[in-house]
Amino acid sequence: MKFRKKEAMACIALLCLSGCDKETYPPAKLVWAQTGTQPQEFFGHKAAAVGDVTGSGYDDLLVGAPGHSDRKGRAVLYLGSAKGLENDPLWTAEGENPGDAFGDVVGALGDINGNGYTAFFVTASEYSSATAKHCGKVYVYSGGPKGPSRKPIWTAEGTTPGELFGDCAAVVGDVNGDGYPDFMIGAYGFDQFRGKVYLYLGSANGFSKKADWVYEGEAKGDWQGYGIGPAGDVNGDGYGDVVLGAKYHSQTFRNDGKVYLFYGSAKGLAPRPDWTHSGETADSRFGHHLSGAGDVNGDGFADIIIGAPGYDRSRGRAYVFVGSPQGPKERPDAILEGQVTGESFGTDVASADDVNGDGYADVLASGPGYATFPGAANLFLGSRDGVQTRPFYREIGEGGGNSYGSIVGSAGDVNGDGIPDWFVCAPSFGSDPKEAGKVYLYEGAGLNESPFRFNLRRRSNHSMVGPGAAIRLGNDSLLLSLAAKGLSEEVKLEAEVKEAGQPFDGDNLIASDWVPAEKGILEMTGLAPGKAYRWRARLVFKNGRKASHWVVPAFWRLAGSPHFRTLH
Ligand SMILES: [Ca+2]
Ligand SMILES: [Ca+2]
Ligand SMILES: [Ca+2]
Ligand SMILES: [Ca+2]
Repeated sequence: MKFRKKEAMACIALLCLSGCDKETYPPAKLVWAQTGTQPQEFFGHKAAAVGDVTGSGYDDLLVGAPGHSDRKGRAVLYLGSAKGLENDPLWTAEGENPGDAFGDVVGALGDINGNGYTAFFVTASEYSSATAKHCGKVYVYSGGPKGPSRKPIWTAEGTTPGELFGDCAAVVGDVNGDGYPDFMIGAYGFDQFRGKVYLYLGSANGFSKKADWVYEGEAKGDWQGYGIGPAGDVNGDGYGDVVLGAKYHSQTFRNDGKVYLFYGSAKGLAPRPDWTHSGETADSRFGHHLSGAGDVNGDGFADIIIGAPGYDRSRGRAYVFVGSPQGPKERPDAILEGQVTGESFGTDVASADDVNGDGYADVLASGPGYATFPGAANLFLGSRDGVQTRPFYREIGEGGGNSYGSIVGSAGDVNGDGIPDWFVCAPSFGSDPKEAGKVYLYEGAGLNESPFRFNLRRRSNHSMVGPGAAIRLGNDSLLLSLAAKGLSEEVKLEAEVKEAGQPFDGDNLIASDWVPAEKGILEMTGLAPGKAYRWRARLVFKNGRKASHWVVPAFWRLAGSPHFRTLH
């Protein structure tokens, strides 16, 4: 009796606490939303910032709707602009056959063929070839000034029936430091759900037809490759690193889940992982989704975030591990947790980039099961001590059954104000039409009173240099220009430029003279032909206050990919 009373009081205390909490979460600013057009379309089953596909200087958003038109599926590209995302899509593509589920996964690739525009991919994981039912297929489209290519420039298919090739896929940065981004594709259905991942290395000629590296699950039923994340450069050696998740692997407990981290090197990825970690309890499904978190504690090493939505009767948790020269530690550096049983917090986890411009990357973690599937999405801020465990923003879905928060992610900077935006997907949104799906875009404006950003431009015509773009030295050079609204003092621009495969170390900085902030410009000197480079920049202030944090080109912060290349 006594025990029950105590329990009831604890319940009341909890209710009060959650009630008080709710009032103190400021709402994020919703600036754009689009809904699906057909029943069962599942618009927003996946969405992704794909960078600047048309070279306009604004980041673009790609949305997948695998249920479209009898599950043929479609992918839709919305362009960024000074006013934010456009409402009418620039480009749409559909799957080849009913049942293909084209748009199952969509994502960015960067400039893989050196044409100066970013490419992206769309997967159809239930595509059937003549010989293998539901083997899956992945399509890569090139960017260009008028929009993406109509036809894919590269495709790859799974080889065994039921493999579901492409049910997860991601650009994993430049794992071998050759200056080209590399592409990982998962097939979790391979060999009775043992699962398998395939790595395609980039080159001047794009991706090879055959995978350059593969890794299989430890046991049947593991679902290896259901989670794939570009980790960024976790150990700071200049090579991009990769995390993989096998959420149904049983390491210590049944379905505790296991995550595998591989470090990049000049030779690419090793046959065995460099670090592994498994879930805390049975049915945690640790590694369901995982992602690079950006640099949440500002120490120059990329950090990772891993979801375990099944933890504690699907209350769910997400774990942040910070990078270091030795990689992540044995224990997590921060544990984020859902608020109620059944929330499935950690279903998706992602970097939000640095939403408030304080130099610490921020993260998103969501629980689409919150309160019987209205769902909830949370933004957590980074800090010198790592990710703060109390959400800064918390948004609840519009109604029951929407699964708001199934997918979350950074949208890059769709309106070019220097402040990253983020999106939340509710793929089951809608009663009329049913399960049409909806995607919401939020902006970080107002969080940062004096945002500044750096743009990379060609001296010849002042055109913006997109991620991975190529430049011919001799005829031309690269200028780093500062955009700093509301900053009136004199500043110096300071930049560090490193070849692909070389870490940032604070050496060999180049700097401008003292200039009024509105005239801030710096020529990128010391470049050699035929190389790929990464850069970061900061502001030094004349009035003696501390230099700004380092700014890395937003879209490529995570992947560790080169930012530009020089031609021979
Ligand atoms: Ca590479
Ligand atoms: Ca590395
Ligand atoms: Ca870090
Ligand atoms: Ca931040």
